[in-house]
Amino acid sequence: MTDTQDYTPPKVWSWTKPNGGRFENINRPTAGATHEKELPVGRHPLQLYSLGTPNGVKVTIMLEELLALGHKGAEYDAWLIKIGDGDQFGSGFVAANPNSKIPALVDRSGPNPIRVFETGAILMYLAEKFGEFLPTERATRAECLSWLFWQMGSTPYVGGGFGHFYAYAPVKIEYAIDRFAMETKRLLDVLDRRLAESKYVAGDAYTIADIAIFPWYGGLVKFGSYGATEFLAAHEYKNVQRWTEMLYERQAVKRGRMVNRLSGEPSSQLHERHDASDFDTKTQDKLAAAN
Ligand SMILES: N[C@@H](CCC(=O)N[C@@H](CS)C(=O)NCC(=O)O)C(=O)O
Repeated sequence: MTDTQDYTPPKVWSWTKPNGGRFENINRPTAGATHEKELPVGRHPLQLYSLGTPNGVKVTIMLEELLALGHKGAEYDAWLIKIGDGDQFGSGFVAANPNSKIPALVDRSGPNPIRVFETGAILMYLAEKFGEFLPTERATRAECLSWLFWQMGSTPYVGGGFGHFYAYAPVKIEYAIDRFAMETKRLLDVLDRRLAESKYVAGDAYTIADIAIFPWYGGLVKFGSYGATEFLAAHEYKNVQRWTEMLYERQAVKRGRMVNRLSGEPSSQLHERHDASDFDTKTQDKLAAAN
């Protein structure tokens, strides 16, 4: 075992030093706002405050899918929340999500704004509001919700566990990487076995379970999350690959992945989305050409 250090935890932990990890500037042991800042409000019924991470992308894919089906009430403004700059600790954002994590949704279509946070809750809220992507038949609904919550419960091990120790931690700790690589591969195998017997995650129909799972596990096998595709031997998960490619064929998935995105090809980055036409006119390549 390499990179182990002698460390005896004190009786009571205290926050005495930055941890040296990639997100040390935003990590802290307390909740609540650090500064006063109202959130902007656009003209659409739904206001989304987000960033193009796997969690953020779940919601923008869902909204683009709803719009593709013709639900005008799903029109949305997507505002950029730069978590590296601490925007999630502004007072307005904390009012929308006391947990200070993107994404947060505010539905302003009724007499009083409704806030929704946690992506599982946001997906369910939108699915119920528009009557789409959440089966009503009892058994299929149970399957869909089981996989939705499987994603919510499992991916902190992938991101906060494997991704953190493999890609972001200031030291490579063999024990931690082994521990979470094992779990991440086990989770990929769980999904792979399910997709060997089922076209979509919950059965024959595309649901919010697919929308939730795709950005995380599709990210590992297709989009190079944490630079770990080879390390995890992602090519071995053939059914996850098949399903990822199938979902990536969907226009709404492609559009949803572009919204609030701050990395990759300039043509794939739509920093804020306030109108459907923004995909044609406001990606970073178009904005650069216009200036
Ligand atoms: N369980 C949450 C997770 C959200 C989450 O972890 N968001 C991350 C970005 S992917 C974030 O906002 N991190 C900022 C921080 O930790 O300060 C959800 O599904 O909405």
